[in-house]
Amino acid sequence: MRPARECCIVGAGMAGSLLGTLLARRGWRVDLFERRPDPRRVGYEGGRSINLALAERGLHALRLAGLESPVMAQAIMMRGRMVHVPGQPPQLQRYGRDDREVIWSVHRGRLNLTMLDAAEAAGARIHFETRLEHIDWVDQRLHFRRPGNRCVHHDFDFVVGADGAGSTVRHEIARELPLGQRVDELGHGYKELEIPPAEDGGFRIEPHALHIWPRGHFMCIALPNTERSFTVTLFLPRRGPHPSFESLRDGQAAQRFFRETFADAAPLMPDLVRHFDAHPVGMLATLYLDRWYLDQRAVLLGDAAHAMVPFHGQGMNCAFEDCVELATRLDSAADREAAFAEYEAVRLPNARAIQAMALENYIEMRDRVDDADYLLQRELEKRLAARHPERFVPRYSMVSFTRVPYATALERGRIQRELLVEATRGLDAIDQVNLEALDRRILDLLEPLAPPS
Ligand code: FAD
Ligand code: E0Q
Repeated sequence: MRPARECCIVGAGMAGSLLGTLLARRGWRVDLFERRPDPRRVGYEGGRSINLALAERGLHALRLAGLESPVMAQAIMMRGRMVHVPGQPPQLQRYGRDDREVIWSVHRGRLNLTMLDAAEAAGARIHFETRLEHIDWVDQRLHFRRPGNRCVHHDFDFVVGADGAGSTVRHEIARELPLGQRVDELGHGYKELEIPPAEDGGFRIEPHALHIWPRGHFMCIALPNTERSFTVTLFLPRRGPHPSFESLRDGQAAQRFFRETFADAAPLMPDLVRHFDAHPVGMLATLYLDRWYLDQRAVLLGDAAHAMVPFHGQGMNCAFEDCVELATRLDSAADREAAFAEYEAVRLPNARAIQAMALENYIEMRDRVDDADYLLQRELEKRLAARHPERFVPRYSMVSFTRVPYATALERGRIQRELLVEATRGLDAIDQVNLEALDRRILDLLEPLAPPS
């Protein structure tokens, strides 16, 4: 007998709402449980605009769910990173070759709403203000807490943990089966601030870019919103000597710090003091697990399975890839446990790879993007990519513009970096590089990348 086509998903955030849509559209009976209230009723995040970078992997998943056009209608193109270094005009480092290779700034709350609407339209039932507290694995029953301290329960055939980095489903699985969990805290935190629209209603800085203020051991970024504001994120060590979140006692101290350190950004942020005092410091960590499922009864995806630091802008993109992989396997499987096992075998090594690349990108973003040797390597990388478009694809491009497995991007990226470092060592201009010798190494070391399926 084929397994029943019904599932319970805990968490209706980024991954849960997309997986719900994908399965409901294939005729599954889907119940989604979300601890927060319905955002269509109460609005999002206290009305704050939080945005995310959407790239090809995420976009492809949305396409499969029939959501490309409603999402893209609200997205702002980001052509590259605009690097702000003191005493120099901001410089755009293009992400790709042209405007076909770009990423998109999307509003987290609105994207979530679009997916919730689509899940419901496809027949999924969404239960808001329903927080999972406990899973009874013997009776296969989920126990929830609702407002007014009411307890409710729901019987399940299997449960999907899409409940984010602090996953309760993961915690409950771990009581039955050791998951090999390791949490690696970055030691740096983040705070969200804002650049509002200009007096005349326009953008205060270039809208079609991801702005970065690299400062060695810390940095600031800003992504554009359709409201013509920017969401600014300050990344700093949590504790220790100035500057750290510990050393910035309050908004006034933060404003002084901004005026000294981010001199061009400070005047664009009239509410910095108020926002700094009002918004919490977020935690950043990488979560590693050795297992993502409990026999045929439960499976994890997204941040619940593999939370990562945000410096490649791939957490949601990766979670969306998980959803497609899991939905496809579940839909065609005769044996559910086998489907979970295959999903884990495919996705776990790729999650490990993007986690590693995201960690590397923090150092690159905060410390390297304005170095001469880094810029020379990037220039040579472009040159080689043009000479060998099938073989030498920059790692950033593989991650952001293709669906090449993350593990492949990591591996090929390593080979490419060695070539770049070796070829530019001690040089200060691109015309000193011996390109013909490099061509031979590339043909030797890098097979053409397979086109996407
Ligand atoms: P979430 O989106 O966190 O959803 C989990 C849901 O589960 C929530 O709705 C929560 O309320 C619910 N929930 C939790 N516990 C329970 C419970 N017990 N019962 C019921 N419901 C529960 N990714 C990108 O791709 N691009 C970016 O540019 C990007 N920028 C980022 C910037 C920052 C500062 C951070 C912190 C992350 C960023 N990410 C980015 C990562 C991205 O936010 C996450 O990877 C993504 O949200 C993961 O989706 P998820 O569904 O697994 O978890
Ligand atoms: C992207 C897009 C939070 C965040 C999100 C991002 C990126 C960065 C730095 C950060 C990486 C990059 N990047 O510009 O290389 O491409 O999403 Cl900090």
